[in-house]
Amino acid sequence: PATTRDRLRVAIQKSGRLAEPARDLLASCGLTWRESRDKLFCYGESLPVDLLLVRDDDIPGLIADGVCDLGVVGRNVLVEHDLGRTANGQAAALKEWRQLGWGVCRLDIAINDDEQWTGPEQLAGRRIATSFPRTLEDWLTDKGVDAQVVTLSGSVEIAPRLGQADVVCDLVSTGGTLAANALKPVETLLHSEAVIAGPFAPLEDGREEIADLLLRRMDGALRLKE
Ligand code: PRT
Ligand code: ZN
Repeated sequence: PATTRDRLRVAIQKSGRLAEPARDLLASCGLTWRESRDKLFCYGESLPVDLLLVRDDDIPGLIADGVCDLGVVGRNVLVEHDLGRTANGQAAALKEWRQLGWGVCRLDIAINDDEQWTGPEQLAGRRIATSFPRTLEDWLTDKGVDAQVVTLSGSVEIAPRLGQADVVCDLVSTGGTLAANALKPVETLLHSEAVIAGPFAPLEDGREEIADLLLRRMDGALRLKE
């Protein structure tokens, strides 16, 4: 590589559900940092571990490209990214280094409250709205069902009311949002939680040792929480 990097770089969500818990987790490892003016970068003071604050969707790509070493991200985002790589004939680049036990949710298929559910074959020929098209396509292929995937970046649950789709495939934690939109979950594609994502390949330039130290402290912090 043209440039070597001797500080560990960890990508976390800038804002959103995983932002606070990710910062808390790193703080519980004894990490302190100084924020850049634009609040996109945090320089690690107590350890050579810097933070990059980004959209969660960007985290897998940043690690795959070697811009960041580790990331805190939902398994759902990781799986969607990996399916994109395999679709392009590339090998999966990332694995879960740790499971964090929070940010727990499911990726579910949900249909109208008043509709009976008989099984996946019922989805044939229907339009399914989702923000996770590759995960959904993969599941449909596995079930041998031919349906139309409608990709939306947000507000998936209102798609049926807007006439954009008949069915949704979205993340569910309490189920409150589905219920509020007169939808009910009928199939689970994926069980998700926040994870530490990292490359398959070992880190270089001494970053492996920093990562080991950070993860040892993290394991201690996670154990204390149990
Ligand atoms: O801006 P950025 O792209 O970074 O954020 P984002 O809007 O894509 O993600 P964000 O912050 O909403 O979620 C980040 C991660 O949190 C997700 O990728 C999941 O791994 C995890 N997570 C856990 C959830 C939920 N629970 C969850 N309930 N992500 C989203 N939801 C949404 C869901 O999409 C639906 O709209 O919450 C609603 C359903 O919640 P319930 O409780 O009503 O079932
Ligand atoms: Zn996102």
